[in-house]
Amino acid sequence: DTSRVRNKAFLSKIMSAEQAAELVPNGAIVGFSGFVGSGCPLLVPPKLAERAKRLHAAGQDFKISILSGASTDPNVDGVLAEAEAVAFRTPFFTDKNLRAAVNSGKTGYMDVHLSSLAGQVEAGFFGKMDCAIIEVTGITEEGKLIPSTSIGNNPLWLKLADKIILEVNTIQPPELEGIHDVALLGIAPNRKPIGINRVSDRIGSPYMDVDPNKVVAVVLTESGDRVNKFNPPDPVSTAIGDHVVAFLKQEEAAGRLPKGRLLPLQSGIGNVANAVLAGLARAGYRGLECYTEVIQDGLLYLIRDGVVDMASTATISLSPDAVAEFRRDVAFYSKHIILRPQEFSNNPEVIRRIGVIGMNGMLEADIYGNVNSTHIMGTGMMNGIGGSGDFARNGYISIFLTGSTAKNGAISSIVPFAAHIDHTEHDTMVVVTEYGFADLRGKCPRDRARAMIAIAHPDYRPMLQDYFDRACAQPKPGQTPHILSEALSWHDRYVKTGTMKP
Ligand code: 0RQ
Repeated sequence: DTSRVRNKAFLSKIMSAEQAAELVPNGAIVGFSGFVGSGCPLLVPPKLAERAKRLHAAGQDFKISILSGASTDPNVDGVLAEAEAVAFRTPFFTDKNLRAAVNSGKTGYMDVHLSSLAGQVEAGFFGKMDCAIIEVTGITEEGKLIPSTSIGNNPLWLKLADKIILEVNTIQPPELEGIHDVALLGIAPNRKPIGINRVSDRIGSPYMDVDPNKVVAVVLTESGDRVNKFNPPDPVSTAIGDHVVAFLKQEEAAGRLPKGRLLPLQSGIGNVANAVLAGLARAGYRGLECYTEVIQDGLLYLIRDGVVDMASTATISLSPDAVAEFRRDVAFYSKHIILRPQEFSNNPEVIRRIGVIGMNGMLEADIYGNVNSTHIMGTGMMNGIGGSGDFARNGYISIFLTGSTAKNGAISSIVPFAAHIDHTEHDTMVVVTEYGFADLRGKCPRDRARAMIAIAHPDYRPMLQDYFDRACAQPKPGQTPHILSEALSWHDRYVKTGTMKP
């Protein structure tokens, strides 16, 4: 179906995914489209993986560097990691094959704030981008590109890459045309202030620009985004959602948040984030705004129900049921959703100015509020920092959410000392578990510790209290008391015995 390729000059570039995959050289730095599984090229990467396997079998090298928006699809990171074809990866992933490659040291991974990558690549910190492989939903008569369900860093990849491969995906509804707000931020000293003063402000164009002379291949495809599955909210995530609402109500009552309207919300990915959104709906909010990076099922349903009136995002990443709901009335959703490049959806300056309430999951926090979002037991990479740092550091209020334990209680999510720190105590304002919220704002370290211990799991609370009491009782306890020889002993015990409990 070539109907989406409305500019004739691109028709002559149509070829198979296999042919397109031949155009990517060994060692290439490749910019991929894709953000939380949406808008990824799905045909060329598997062919690239097959080619890598053939070359490896013949004793030849073939590896590339993958720069994306955020996490991609099993047909991108998964197949290429499985083919041992990924030399380097940034800025975020969730694929288990790639996780194994990263944690064995075979693939280099750099964990970068999602808002920062484009500027750093444009500045040349990552080398010259050789290729871009970008999914679009169409090419206009004028030769402009209609983005797909995510924009990510695509406008910049299209600008920087020498060779461009486009996958034109006809499965995405044509009504997506117009939902995007595309712009380039540029780099210092030529960066300008961003004119986004309200969530609904548009500052760019619905289309992405491309130099047609750089387009070496157009591949036609009809393949759906990655399937995301959600569990119905469990008692732990429901309790977390209720505590978040209680906190927000407290802030409204104290006059620190606009009554009934709050401020623009950001919520991370996964089941806990969905449960928090469900809590907002139960609490009777209407007409809220979101300045966020991901629209998952929960947020889509809040838009349908009028709980959320306007959402700015970098991606729409839905389960099959929610995709069906989105398709039922794309025109309606297009009025309430703006899709932006991640330099804008996650922009620190905008987030701070419009006063976003950031809500993100985490692996663990320590008693003083340092947060580990990425490294299991301080060493194994989970997914990456993603956008959590963009929102946590710059939010009007930054909230971290977690169940009080992991792995059936063998791990406490509140520990004496975080084994890796993504968000320092300076960026963490509120931590929520199923046992309540710890409000760390305006508190010194000792008071922060008391608040954090109070929301730990009851099995671990006395252990934390004992650690804290003994740390404070040392001859020179300092501003932030720790027993250095014990600070990581809980992690050490888990690694050696399979539980943090003695
Ligand atoms: O693993 O399923 O194998 O048991 O981590 O944990 O409790 O399901 O929590 O889905 O909210 O994910 C930090 C990973 C939390 C996520 C993280 C294990 C646990 C389970 C998942 P299993 P849960 P969530 C927006 C913002 C960084 C990026 C970000 C994340 C698995 O929130 O990736 O915020 N954040 N982006 O068992 C060891 C601990 C653990 C632990 C949980 N303390 N130690 N393992 N787990 N706590 C989106 C983007 O940026 C694109």
